[in-house]
Amino acid sequence: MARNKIALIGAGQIGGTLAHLAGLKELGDIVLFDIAEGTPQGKALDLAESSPVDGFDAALSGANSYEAIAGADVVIVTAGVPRKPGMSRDDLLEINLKVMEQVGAGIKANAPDAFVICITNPLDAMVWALQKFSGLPANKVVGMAGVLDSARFRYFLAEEFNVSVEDVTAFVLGGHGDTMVPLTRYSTVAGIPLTDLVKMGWCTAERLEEIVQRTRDGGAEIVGLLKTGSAFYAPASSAIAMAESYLKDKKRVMPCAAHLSGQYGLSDTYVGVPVVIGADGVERVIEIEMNGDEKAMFDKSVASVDGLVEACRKIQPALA
Ligand code: A3D
Repeated sequence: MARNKIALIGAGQIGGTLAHLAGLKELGDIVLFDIAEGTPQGKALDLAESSPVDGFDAALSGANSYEAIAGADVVIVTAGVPRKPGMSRDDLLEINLKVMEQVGAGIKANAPDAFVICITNPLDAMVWALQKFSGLPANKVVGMAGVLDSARFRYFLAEEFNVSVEDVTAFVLGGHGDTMVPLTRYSTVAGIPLTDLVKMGWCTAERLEEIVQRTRDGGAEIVGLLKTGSAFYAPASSAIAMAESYLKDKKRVMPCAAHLSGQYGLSDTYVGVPVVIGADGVERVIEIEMNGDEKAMFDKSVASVDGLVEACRKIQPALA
């Protein structure tokens, strides 16, 4: 059986880390694409030279032409610009929308059967635009944000409770932005909801709220520390988990920015919700019950995504 082919559009910080992880996990052959000449080729060669040491077999190559991604099974998109300190994700909209137009055309022409994972910010609006520009079916185009936001929440909770990260499950819904919705009722330590843990005295409601807020600000915290660029290790791990679920038909349940067509009372939008990822891409959108407070937070988050999508439509009328 031939190896799978994974195309990474954007060979920057996240792109390089994605290639490394995909190699270490032997997910398939890897093509790095970037407009910067030499960068994808250099990273591909450097990583290929690590393969004898780590013992993985994968063909790694770099390219500046979209033909190189032909026939890819998975395409992960990080092309664009990241945040600098003081910038919000939304400040990136105009420049990254133009990038999505080029990337969408490249995927449409060369890898129309791929499962596409978008990471470029502002995430929910960019994945929405990428699906339109590429013309791929909506179940094959998905955005990575919820897995990362939930991982941050899980890590902070595990640290707080002094328990293994493996036993903490957490749920973050809504848009990937300051209005994201970490759901404490659906987040657990070994199945015990956080709301019960507060009653059991593991932490106060105030402390839990601080952790929720730190999760919302998780991306900015890293941007502030790094000063140049944004997080890349955890975003890459998150997207690789999604790619693996697709390639191995694992049917994992993950929070992702998914296309909604009626679910949650929304249509023609992308927003973070729990989905099942398997061989057919996004195989199911799970509609969970929300209480009044949760619904209010979710609606606020959706409104902020709607604003970004509207801005995209204004800049690029072809998207309307
Ligand atoms: P960076 O290291 O700058 O890499 C981006 C790469 O894109 C660079 O190598 C550029 O040369 C390349 N590029 C720019 N324009 C094009 C183009 N038109 N075609 C192809 N390649 C192009 O950034 P990064 O890897 O740190 O981040 C990439 C994106 O991910 C940014 O938009 C970040 O904001 C975003 N990001 C999202 C999350 C989420 O959770 C959604 C987390 C972290 C970063």
